[in-house]
Amino acid sequence: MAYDPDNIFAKILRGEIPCTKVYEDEHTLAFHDINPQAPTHILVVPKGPYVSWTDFSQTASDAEIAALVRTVGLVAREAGVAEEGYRVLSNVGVNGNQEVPHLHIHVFGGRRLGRMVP
Ligand code: DGP
Repeated sequence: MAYDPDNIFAKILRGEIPCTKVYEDEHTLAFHDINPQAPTHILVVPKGPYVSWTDFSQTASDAEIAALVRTVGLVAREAGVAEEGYRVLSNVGVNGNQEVPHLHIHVFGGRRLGRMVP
């Protein structure tokens, strides 16, 4: 799928739409989900124009890939959910019910989450 530079997360990354920022570095941005499904619900996005893990794994640099993984761990610690546990989830494409076509990782925590059922 071609990257749409007008998707909501692209606009957030360009500062055209506000977000509640949790963390930012050269390669990633983390912010609170607008419609939280748990007491902690943070989105972690790479800054580059990636729709899916397929694009990201094929075209992102090792530094971008490392930064995304590090940011997930960092926001979990900073949000205070690391000890009690949390869930990391990423929806991709039509079958994955991906709503925003910019690769993102959800970090959920702060309560006992239900069992994952596909
Ligand atoms: P997904 O279904 O995985 O593509 O989830 C997209 C998430 O993005 C969904 O949980 C709601 C969130 N979201 C959509 N629009 C905005 C927005 O403008 N700001 C923020 N912070 N989150 C948004």
